[in-house]
Amino acid sequence: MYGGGNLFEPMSKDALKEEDPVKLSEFEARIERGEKIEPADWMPQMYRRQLIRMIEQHAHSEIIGALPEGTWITRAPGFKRKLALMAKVQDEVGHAQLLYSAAETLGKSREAMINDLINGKSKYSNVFNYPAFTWADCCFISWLVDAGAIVNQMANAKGSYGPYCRALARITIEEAFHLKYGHHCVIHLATGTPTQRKMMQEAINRWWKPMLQFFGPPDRISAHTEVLMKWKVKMLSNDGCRQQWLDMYVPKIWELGLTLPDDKLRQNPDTGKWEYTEPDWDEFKKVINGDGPCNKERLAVRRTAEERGRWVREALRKPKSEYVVPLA
Ligand code: BYC
Repeated sequence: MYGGGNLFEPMSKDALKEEDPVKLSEFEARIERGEKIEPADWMPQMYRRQLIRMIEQHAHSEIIGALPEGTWITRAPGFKRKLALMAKVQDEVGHAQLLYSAAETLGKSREAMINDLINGKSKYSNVFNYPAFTWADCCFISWLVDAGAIVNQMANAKGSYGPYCRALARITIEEAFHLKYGHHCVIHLATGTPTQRKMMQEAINRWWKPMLQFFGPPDRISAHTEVLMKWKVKMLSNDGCRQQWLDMYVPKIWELGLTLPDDKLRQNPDTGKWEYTEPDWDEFKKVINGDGPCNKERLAVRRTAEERGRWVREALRKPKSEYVVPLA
C-alpha cells in the first residue's frame, strides 16, 4: 500500500533512483508481461503520483465537462433530445464517480481531489473552458469530443493499472452511445435548413483548434508521455491519439459537406499521417492554467455545488443515532 511522502507534489525523475532496484525491476517486468498492477501491489512512488495526477484530471474533466452540455438540457430542441442529453450528462457525472474511486485506491481522498479542483490546483480538459454558444456547439461536444475521449480511453483501457483500466472499459461502453447520439445530432443539422447547416459549420470552426489540443501537446514537448508509455499507463501517445481521431473523423465531417478551417489539412499519401496547422500551444498553456474564456465560470459553478451539497455530506457522516428518531 501507499508508503508515505507527499502525494500531491510533482516528482523529479531522480526520485526513481531512491526506489528499491529489485522491486522496481520486478514491477517493470510485470508490466512488460502485460500483468495488471492492483492497489495493494508494490509500485514506485512516481507511478502512483503519475496515476493520481492523470486519473484525477480525467475525473475533473468529466464533472466540468458536464457543464457546457448541461446548460443545454432545458433548451435542447424537442423532448427526445432533452431526454437523451439529460441521460448523457448524468453518465458523464457517473464517469467522474468511477474515476474518483479509481484515484482513491492510490491514496488521495476524494475531498482532497475536489479541493484541488476548486482551488485551481488541478487541471481538467482544455475543451471545457470554451463556451457552448449554440445548440451546434453542444452537438459538436457530444459527437467529436466524445469521439476523442473514446480514442484515448479505448487505448488506455488496455493499460497497466487495474482500477483505472476497469473504469475506462465501462466508461467507453457508455461513451459509444454518446457518440451515436452526437453523430445523429450533427447529421440532423448538417442536412437541415441553410441556417442549421451554417450554425453547425460555425461550431466546427470554433472547436477545431481546441479539439486538436484536446489530445495534449505534441509528443516532442509532452512532459509525461515517455514515462507513462514505458509503464503502460498511456498506450498511445498524444500524437498517436490525435492522428487516430483525424483518421476516423475528418472523412466523416467532410462526408456531411462540412469543412474544416485549415487550408493545410491533408493526409500525406506517403506517410498516411495527417498534416495540419499547428494550434497555438502557448494559448493552450494559458487555457489549462486557468486563463481560458470560461475557467472562472466553470470553477465558480463547482464551488457553489460544493457549498450547497455540504449539508448532505455532513448529514451522511453523522452517526445514525443523531438523525434517526427512536421508535417509542
Ligand atoms: N487539457 O505531458 P502531457 C470527456 C496537461 S472527459 C488540460 O502530454 P499527459 C467528456 C497535462 O495534464 C475525458 N490539460 O500530459 C466529458 C500536463 O500538465 P501537468 C477527457 C492538459 O498527462 C463530459 C501538461 O499539460 N479525457 O471527454 O501525459 C462531456 C503536459 O501534458 C491537456 C481525459 O481527461 C488537456 N487536453 O497527457 C463530454 C483523458 N493535455 O499535469 C466529454 C485522461 C495535456 O504536468 N488524460 N494537459 O500540470 C490523459 O489521457 C492525459 O492526461 C492527456 C495528457 C493525454 C490529456
